[in-house]
Amino acid sequence: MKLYYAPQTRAGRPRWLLEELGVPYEIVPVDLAQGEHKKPEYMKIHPHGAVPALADGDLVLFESAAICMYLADKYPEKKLAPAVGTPARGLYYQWMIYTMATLEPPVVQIFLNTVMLPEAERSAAAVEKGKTQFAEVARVLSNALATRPYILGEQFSAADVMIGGMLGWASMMGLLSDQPTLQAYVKRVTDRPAFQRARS
Ligand SMILES: N[C@@H](CCC(=O)N[C@@H](CS)C(=O)NCC(=O)O)C(=O)O
Repeated sequence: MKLYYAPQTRAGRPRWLLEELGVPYEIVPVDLAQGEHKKPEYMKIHPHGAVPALADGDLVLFESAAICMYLADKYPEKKLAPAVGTPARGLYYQWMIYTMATLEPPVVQIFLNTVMLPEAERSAAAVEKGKTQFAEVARVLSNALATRPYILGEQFSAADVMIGGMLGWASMMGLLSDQPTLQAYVKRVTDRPAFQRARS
């Protein structure tokens, strides 16, 4: 398998998961600063010209959550996704989709308007709106994680790669300073050897 990857991007999610799985894979670096992701050869791999993408034989996949779900299902013996048709599988879908649809947007909104955009294009109102939305998400996740070490319970899963990775980003942006449960969760999941290997 080939993972089209750039450091400190959403490509860290499937890389972390591949390390958790302990299966062989090859990293194909995509240099965003050099615009490699917008070159025609790479646009054949990822039609939006973004990372990550995964090639597995004839299959080429994009969208980090889809890649993580595919990988977790490809190696069921590693138990990083609950069995299809079980209640735990329902909750697994819930948190995978929640990461992309509900957790990520306010963090991105705050990041864009505090770090990424040129100063003249930043909006204080957008930051405030993002912070209000993030507070609501933090309340829900904090309640969910108050009584269990991982988002599905006692067992680490690909959903923790998605949620833990996203909350790690939020933490670096200072958004978890008043969230002890979420801080402890981020430490728990990012202390894992697979996470450490994935970011080296
Ligand atoms: N929803 C996509 C987002 C992919 C994405 O936007 N990746 C960023 C890096 S985190 C990227 O490659 N940006 C370059 C660009 O879009 O020009 C996913 O989760 O895979």
